Amino acid sequence: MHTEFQRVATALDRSAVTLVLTGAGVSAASGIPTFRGADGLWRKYRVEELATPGAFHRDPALVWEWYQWRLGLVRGSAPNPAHTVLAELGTRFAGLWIVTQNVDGYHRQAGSRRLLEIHGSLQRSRCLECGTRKPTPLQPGIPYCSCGGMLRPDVVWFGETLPVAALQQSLELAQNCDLFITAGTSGLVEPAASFMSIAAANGALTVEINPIPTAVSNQATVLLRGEADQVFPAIWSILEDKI
Ligand code: BV8
Ligand code: ZN
Repeated sequence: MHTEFQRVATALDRSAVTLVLTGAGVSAASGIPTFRGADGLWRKYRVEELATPGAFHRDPALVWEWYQWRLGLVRGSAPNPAHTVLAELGTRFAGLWIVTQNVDGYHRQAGSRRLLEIHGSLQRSRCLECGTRKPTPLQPGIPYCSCGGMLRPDVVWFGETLPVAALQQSLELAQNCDLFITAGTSGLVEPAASFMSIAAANGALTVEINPIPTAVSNQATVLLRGEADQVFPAIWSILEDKI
């Protein structure tokens, strides 16, 4: 078995605090397109037209069309082995936390509980008038609240601040972890893209799981060049043999 995989399995086994940052790549095996890859979500749509408050204000029907399309993909599929192994690792290692940029809700669905959804969740919507949060209805057109207010996806758009508590806890974990794993993210979106450099500055072992180099590969001590839905089960099987 690949010694780098064994190195990461041993680090996981010995870790007091592990932080795993995930991005769209960990949901690729579930058939959910990533943002910037060849099949990228952004390719079909101009990001400025969609994932910003201004775009929603200008054309809520278009933005909802994009989110309903994504919600249909998410509801029509399921978490993959990357999500399920991460949930198993979270059960086995009490010091393991996941901070995800993904809004598909798959980590929660797979059973992860020490989980920080820093960009929100498209599975939830919130009312622009009364602030009520509710599960996003899968339906064409713009959904409305029982109060008559328009609903918006409960996600963080560009130019919007991240949920304060989740961001604060993510930064604390990045500063205190002894093992930092980034999986399935291009490392382009802030402030999540800075978490690995914070962990590295505090002496953590840093690991990148991605088939190709990214904007943050130079901050990783260990590069596992593969697909998350293959790499995480491989690490898990090494840990299982250790029992
Ligand atoms: C904020 C919405 C401040 C929900 C998203 C500092 C410097 C520079 C810019 C900024 C900065 N601070 C703020 C900014 C602006 C902006 C930003 O970062 N812009 C970038 C583009 C330059 N950031 C913000 O606006 C953030 N807000 O900081 O507020 C502020 C302060 C005060 C007052 C007001 C504001 C908000 C950022 C959140 C934006 N919302 N999504 C949604 O619809 O999804 S971001 C969007 O990109 C998604 O959330 C997504 O998760 C995220 C990152 O993308 P990735 O997950 O990395 O996906 P990508 O396709 O890029 O890459 C996939 C990777 O997977 C690839 O590397 C591929 O190789 C790999 N892969 C593919 N298959 C696999 C795989 N890996 C493993 N296995 C596989 N099988
Ligand atoms: Zn309402």
